[in-house]
Amino acid sequence: AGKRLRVLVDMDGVLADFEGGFLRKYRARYPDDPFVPLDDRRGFWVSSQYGQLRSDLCEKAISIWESKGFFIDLDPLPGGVEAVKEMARMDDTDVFICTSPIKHYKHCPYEKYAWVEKHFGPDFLEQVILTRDKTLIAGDLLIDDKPDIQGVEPRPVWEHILFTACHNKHLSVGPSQRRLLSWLDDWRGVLDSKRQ
Ligand code: UMP
Repeated sequence: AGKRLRVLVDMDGVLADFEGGFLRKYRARYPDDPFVPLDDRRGFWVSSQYGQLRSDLCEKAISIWESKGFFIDLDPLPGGVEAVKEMARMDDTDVFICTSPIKHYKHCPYEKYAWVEKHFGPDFLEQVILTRDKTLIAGDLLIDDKPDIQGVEPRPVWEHILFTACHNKHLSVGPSQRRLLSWLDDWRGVLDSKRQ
């Protein structure tokens, strides 16, 4: 009998459709301003690409996810909630939702907990980790759409599995970096590969 497997799963871009929710609310609030279609997204930071499009659009973009209701209204990405619930039911497996809140804390941290309660139920709040530095969190796997996950710990213990998103799909990553293309991809195989 091996030891338990600990899986950390990111929220925005992995379980919750941050990019889709952003674009919908940005276009509704700023209908006369230019926008970046999801196919043209490049780079993790939405605000940077909007700022490059036109300098005033950086703060307009930020205003969207700082607004009340942004995070709770995000739609689940296909298959994500079901996959995490299945992981949580697996033998010898612990799963945590590991997510970085924005520093404008009025709505985001509250709504992230509310989103987990809404889609997973109140018992799953036990599995939530809010941190701005995921390198401090110990786990076997971190499933995350951010290509470069850095922090004060230079040698995080997890293996980062890059979850494909509109902003990272064209990136050529190193041969050692594994990807999950979506929740239809073989996430069970990725978990099994880490079990002893
Ligand atoms: N975020 C920004 N700026 C952006 C895009 C995202 O602040 O341009 C926020 C939204 C999430 C956080 O709260 O960053 C990303 O968290 P993780 O997916 O890394 O957990």
